[in-house]
Amino acid sequence: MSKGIVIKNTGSSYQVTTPDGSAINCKVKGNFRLKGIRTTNPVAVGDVVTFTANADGSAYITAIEPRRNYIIRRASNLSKEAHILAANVDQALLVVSLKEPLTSTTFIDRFLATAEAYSVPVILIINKTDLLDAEERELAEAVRHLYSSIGYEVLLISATGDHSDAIAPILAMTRGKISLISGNSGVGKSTLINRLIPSLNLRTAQVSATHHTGMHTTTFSEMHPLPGGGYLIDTPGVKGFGTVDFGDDVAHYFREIFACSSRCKYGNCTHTHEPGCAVREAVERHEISESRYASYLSILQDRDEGKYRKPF
Ligand SMILES: Nc1nc2c(ncn2[C@@H]2O[C@H](COP(=O)(O)OP(=O)(O)OP(=O)(O)O)[C@@H](O)[C@H]2O)c(=O)[nH]1
Ligand SMILES: [Mg+2]
Ligand SMILES: [Zn+2]
Repeated sequence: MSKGIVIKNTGSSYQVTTPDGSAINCKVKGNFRLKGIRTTNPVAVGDVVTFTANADGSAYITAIEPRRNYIIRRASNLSKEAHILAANVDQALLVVSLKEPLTSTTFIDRFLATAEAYSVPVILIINKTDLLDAEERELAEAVRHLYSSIGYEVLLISATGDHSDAIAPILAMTRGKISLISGNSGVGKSTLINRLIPSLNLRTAQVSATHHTGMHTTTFSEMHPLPGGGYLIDTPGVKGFGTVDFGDDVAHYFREIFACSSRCKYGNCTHTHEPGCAVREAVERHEISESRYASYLSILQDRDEGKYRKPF
């Protein structure tokens, strides 16, 4: 029996690396379903596993260590099945773009709330800034201001640009850590990873000329070692996030809404219709952004209707 970390999931089998650096292709034996939710992949990239290698070269994962955290998404619209994008991550880099494709603020807010629920810190990366004209550039600055005022780290970059001054800070932030790279298809996740690890040469593809959306070029999550230590996890582009695991505490996962809610008249205020609601007052005074409040309401609504909405 040996121990290793799952670095790639290709559907039917998993690539596991051991501390001595060898890579073994493993299948799964036994049942590793998470309690409470159905998952399409019982073992995820980032899992620490025990495996048994047989004389004939085959190998089987026989146990998974308890996960520190994991990020899941719904397998598809209205699906009850969830897909674990990665487990045991130190942080997530959410890559977004304002053009080709346009990432909606609802998508950003759902991702941030999901990560908040799993206690995963998020760095927001606004990519493709080279495509923006002066007016769009102002919009990008407004998005940066909105999220940094809530307390998130925000970077504006161009992964294909000549200037490497945006790349150095990301290398510094990711060194020695396991970072999940997530975002809509086509925003430039794989391009950014190629920039950070030049020897990789991951497949990237142009966004559709008619729909201005990505082509889902990356189809499986994969973990790539960083030259200076740590890993980057490239993931397939996601369309939306379900509202699993939020429970009654949706407001907990919107930092500025939660901070304000202590001043609401009623302790169980849902910030929708109650008198004396400090959150709604703050929205009216533009202290809480309308887009953030709208995202909060959309999660409440989904939870009440028990369904998954898309696309964002
Ligand atoms: N103009 C411009 N294009 C970029 C930038 N970053 C990435 N692209 C292009 O955007 C397209 C999509 O990039 P990918 O890296 O494949 O996107 P992805 O997020 O990995 O997409 P999926 O694997 O489908 O989820 C490619 O044609 C890239 O060359 C950027 O900063 N500026
Ligand atoms: Mg990709
Ligand atoms: Zn309230």
